Amino acid sequence: PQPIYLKDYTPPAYLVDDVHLTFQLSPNTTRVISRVRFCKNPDAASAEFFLHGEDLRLMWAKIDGVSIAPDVTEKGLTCDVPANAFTWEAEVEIDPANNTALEGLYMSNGMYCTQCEAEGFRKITYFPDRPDVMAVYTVRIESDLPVLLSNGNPTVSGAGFAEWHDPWPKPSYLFALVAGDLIPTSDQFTTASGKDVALNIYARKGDETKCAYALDALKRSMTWDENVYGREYDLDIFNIVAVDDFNAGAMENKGLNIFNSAYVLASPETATDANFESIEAVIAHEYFHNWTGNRITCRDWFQLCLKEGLTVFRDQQFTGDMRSKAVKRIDDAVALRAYQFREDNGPLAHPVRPESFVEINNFYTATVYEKGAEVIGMLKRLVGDEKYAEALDLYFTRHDGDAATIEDWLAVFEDVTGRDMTQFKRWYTQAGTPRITVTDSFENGTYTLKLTQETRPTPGQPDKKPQVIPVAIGLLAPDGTEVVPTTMLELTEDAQSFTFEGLTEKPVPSILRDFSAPVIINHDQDTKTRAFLLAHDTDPFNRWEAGHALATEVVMRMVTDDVAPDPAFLDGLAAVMRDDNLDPAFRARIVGEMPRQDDIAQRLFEQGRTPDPMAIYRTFETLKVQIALHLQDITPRIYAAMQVPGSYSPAADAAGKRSLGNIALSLMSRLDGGKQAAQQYATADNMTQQLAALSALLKQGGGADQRADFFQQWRHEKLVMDKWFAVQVGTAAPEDAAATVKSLTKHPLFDMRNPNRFRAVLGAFSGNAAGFHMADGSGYNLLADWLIKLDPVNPQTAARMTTAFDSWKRYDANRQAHMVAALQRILKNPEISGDVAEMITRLLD
Ligand code: B3K
Ligand code: ZN
Repeated sequence: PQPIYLKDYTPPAYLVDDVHLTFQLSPNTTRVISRVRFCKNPDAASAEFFLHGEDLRLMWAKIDGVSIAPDVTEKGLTCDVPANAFTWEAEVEIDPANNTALEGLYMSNGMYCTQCEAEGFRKITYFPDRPDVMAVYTVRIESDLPVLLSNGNPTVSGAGFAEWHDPWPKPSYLFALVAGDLIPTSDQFTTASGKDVALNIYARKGDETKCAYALDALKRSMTWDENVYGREYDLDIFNIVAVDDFNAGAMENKGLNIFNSAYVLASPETATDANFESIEAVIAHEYFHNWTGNRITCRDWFQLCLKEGLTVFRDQQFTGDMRSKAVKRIDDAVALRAYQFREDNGPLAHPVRPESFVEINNFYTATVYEKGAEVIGMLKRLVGDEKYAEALDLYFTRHDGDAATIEDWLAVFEDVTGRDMTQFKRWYTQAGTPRITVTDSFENGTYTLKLTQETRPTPGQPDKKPQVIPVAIGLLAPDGTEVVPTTMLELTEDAQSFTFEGLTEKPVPSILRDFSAPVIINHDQDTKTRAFLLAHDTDPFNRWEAGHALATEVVMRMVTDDVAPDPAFLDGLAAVMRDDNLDPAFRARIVGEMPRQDDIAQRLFEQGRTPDPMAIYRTFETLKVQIALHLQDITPRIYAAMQVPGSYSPAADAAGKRSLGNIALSLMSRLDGGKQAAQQYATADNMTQQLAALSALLKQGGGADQRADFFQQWRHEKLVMDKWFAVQVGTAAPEDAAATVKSLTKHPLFDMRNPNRFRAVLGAFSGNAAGFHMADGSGYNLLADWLIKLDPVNPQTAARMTTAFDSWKRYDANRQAHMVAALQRILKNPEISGDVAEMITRLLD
């Protein structure tokens, strides 16, 4: 298939006023009858009438009531149409029960549901399936199932049918339909202007007991969006449905969000603290899309970051407000570095707004989402909170009802601030992570910071221009007092100097406070300075960052020089662990958040060394034992102090304590043979404690009884079983990881058609770095075998998981050869999908 290019965008030839759809549901022979009112788009050059359509059986078609015979291909149809407005009618037959790709209309556990973003609506009926064609939808569903849902407000219903009308014009990717035997958990919300909204979360029987937290998160999201962005909900009803088989996390369909059940269902017994937090975030994210995505949508899929970057930024702000801002910023930076920096460093690097794609589903990436959110954060830092709020208000009034572009978005900032956004726009068009090198000097009371920036070439972009980078800094005196509070420097040139006068002695700089830009800082600081910042920095992010940099330095020296971990680092950890003035969640991030094995591999590679995944793995094992030994006098006290009495609460305070307590537990388990973990397992009354204990036991090579017990207790709970699968793969020693995967894929509860289960096993496997990278290539082959099997069943999920191979160029010739061979074997598969083919081609480029 040919790539499509942003520069080739042309407006749609025909616009749609309204759409009427009738669904006669049946597992293998669903009929979809459509009636669509078209008119010629005055802004379009072409008059060719083309409707997308894939895997549809066209029964008949009419224009203005007269039967026609369109030219049908695999991708859609064309026919002659009148010059003036006309009515298109058609009936198609589709087969939801055999739709394992989970795109379009499909079935999951006997219920019907849809996933249309990005281009799934064309698998439901013939239509101009592009986001700049917006229309008002009326939907009739005919089925004997008790719950029949679509977008908008319910109108009439009766035995065997229900009708819905969505007054807000929307693109086809926001269409949704659900039909099933589902139980609602209901509540009500009154908007700021006094409008009552009915809220429902629908789940399968048995799961209705696990919807309360999501419902509460929804109400908090609705209130937050009113208070912080002035955005109210705009329909009489808001429905959410939990679905077990789902490719993504969730989907923001207008008035009818459809969720992967992993991001809705939670009870203390079955969900971890991390699950509760991500449910809160995803509920908020999808809800926030109602304005940033639905009321204002994207002109074309190149503009995906317009809605995703902004909505991620909004959900990050929300989580920061609900929980701890500092901890949230650390978690977001950790995730950005793990996924987005990695993407930027390899063959899959692409700009936040890509310029071309073959399969848009391959561009729902960390770059579009998370770097897209960082770009919004930088805009806010550069223009300030007030101007940001003004710009957003203007965006909402000016573009309500539009299918907009990044140019439109930047124009509101230009109009509100008078600032030229030309250079800033490079954040959208230029791929790669800028690297900032910091040097400094001190003379006659003047401190000079010199910053230089460089972005390395990425595929298709050999030369990079300097970007606008907000660098927040602070200066500390050697006694730990802050002499210059947080100040925003704007780096716009390749190299720039910033001076600070009137200082009595050379300060210690704290650079990129709050992680003010998604960049890599090269700053030669010695161990002592890092330990100083870990102890004294007033910026919580940089305090954590100093600890993280120390840990990285320690691991690097252990790997390259085979030395013992620096005691200054171990003492620093002990001091943090002991500091009861610090939020437990924050302490947990410093003590528990070690650099990733993958980061160490990348660093070694950048130093011109060849990383050995097994040596890196062993270094971490040694380091963790050393930390456990060094902290052994305090961990039992911390462990005891972090036990939360009373009944379980998922709130940030209690979760933070459990998080630190479980770090203490994992350290203690390195030394006590699993005694404490076994006890915690036996007494746990919530999944956070139970799973942490099981994980600690398995990690020490024990836990056979608990593993069996966990299975017996939870085998009927799909989401808990996903954890059972994943924890075994994640904790397996490298040499056992492939065997663990092989035996788990033979387990009766392994089902590759369920994306959560497939990811629990094969996704956890690529996360077991040393196991995946075994020198004999067995890991690569095993993953390739499974991707070849999965591809014809579910190309989207298969394509996404090929990213495990994206760092192949870092490794030795032997591993490279094994990885390339595995990729080529996938590429030669005669049944290969366009999704996977595009990914492998880019990976091998
Ligand atoms: N907009 C959806 C993404 C759908 C994925 C399509 N392959 C979820 C979200 O970002 O909210
Ligand atoms: Zn989104």
